[in-house]
Amino acid sequence: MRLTRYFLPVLKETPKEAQIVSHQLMLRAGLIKQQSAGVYVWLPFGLKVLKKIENIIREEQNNAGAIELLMPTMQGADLWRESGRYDDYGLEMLRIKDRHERDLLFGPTAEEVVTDVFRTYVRSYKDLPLNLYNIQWKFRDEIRPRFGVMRGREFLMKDAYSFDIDENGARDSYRKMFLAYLRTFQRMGLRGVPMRADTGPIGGDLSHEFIILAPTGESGVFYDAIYEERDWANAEIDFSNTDTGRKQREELFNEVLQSYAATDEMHDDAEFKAKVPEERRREGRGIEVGHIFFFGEKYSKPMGAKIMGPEGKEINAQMGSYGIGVSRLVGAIIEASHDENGIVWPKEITPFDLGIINLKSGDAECDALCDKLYDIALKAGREPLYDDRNERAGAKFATMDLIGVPTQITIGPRGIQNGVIEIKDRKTQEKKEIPITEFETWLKA
Ligand code: 5CA
Repeated sequence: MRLTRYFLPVLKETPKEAQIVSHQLMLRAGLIKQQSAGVYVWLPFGLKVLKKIENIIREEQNNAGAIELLMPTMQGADLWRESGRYDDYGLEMLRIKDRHERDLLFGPTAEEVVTDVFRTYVRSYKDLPLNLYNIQWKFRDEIRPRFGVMRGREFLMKDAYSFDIDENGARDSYRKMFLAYLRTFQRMGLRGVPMRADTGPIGGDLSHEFIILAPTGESGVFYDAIYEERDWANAEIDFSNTDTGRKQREELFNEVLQSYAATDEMHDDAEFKAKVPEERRREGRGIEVGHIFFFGEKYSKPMGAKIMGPEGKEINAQMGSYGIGVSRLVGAIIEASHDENGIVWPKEITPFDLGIINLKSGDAECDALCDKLYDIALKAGREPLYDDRNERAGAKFATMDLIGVPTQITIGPRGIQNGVIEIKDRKTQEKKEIPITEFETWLKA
């Protein structure tokens, strides 16, 4: 992308309304524009980031055997009356009337809709396990939307819903998502620490929040350092519906949960000290980016989502749901990865993986070389952002750092004279020169 042909409205000043650094940087680096309280326009650069995150989530959901569909944002109130939640949900639910005076709502979550899909088509235990997910906008009329996309009213969520014939099956479906989440967050350059969460009406041990660590997090967290060490992105996890797969998942799940991690709400200091040796105890703050639940027959029973069981008897499906805050993750990643100059994108997330800075736009030699290197990068399958604006060098450096492009190359008349270009690492700010002739080799290395 050439910057002169792109739409990247960066701001020089830090907007006053933004309290936390991710919100400030998202406004300054041209990712979002507020439309109304807690509702945002995703500008082109922000949209690219959102799509990167979405794609990693999608790949890992598919890999774990979940199947994507797309449910509507507008839901009929009648489904929610069936489950009993229409009256319970309260003011967070945005209720709407259509021209026929029928009650609609903007979905805050989709248990009812997916249960309705299930009961329409699924008849037999042989069709299970089944896990359906979608990545769709939700609306919750939060009383205090704040921190930009971290607590919005309209936000993008990945929500998956599992259906099983019995609790054993449901536990396995839960473990699949649990393990897929560990991989998902690590692939984004984050550590998603699973914390025991309040299980709500069902009770039991099957609810976890996935928290990523960041100093501005809303909750205090206590955890074993082991959660920062284990490599999940490269772990071989067997997601097949075989006995070996199920056994491996159970072992991994139990192993992960042997240690200790809890938010301040659920924290038990005596247990923490008993389970974790002092040198491994960690305390910090975190941001909830995912939440998974097992809730059994809570929706299948009132909504009649029954299937024929192996013994020829009708049984209610056992369900769980698994959420990830896709749009919240954009803010959370920035909270976890920035410095005084701006965003530092993890390489898996960055929309552009190579910045090209032309120190003297308009100079025939500089322009020609930049064009050439830009083409080479494109042909090599890279996503370069070429700053070809007629701007001061200082402004170009500042913009590239603000928007967080991980690797930046600088081309200027003096370098050309010496046959070199400069390469900078965004994170470490380390610079080195390489011969122009070696650019292609360097790019491929
Ligand atoms: N039905 C379940 C799971 S699919 C559910 O809705 N869970 S949730 O309420 O915990 O939301 C799932 C995730 O969405 C949260 O972990 C959080 O990352 C994100 N989320 C929730 N509310 C907001 C909000 N107001 N703004 C941005 N993200 C949010």
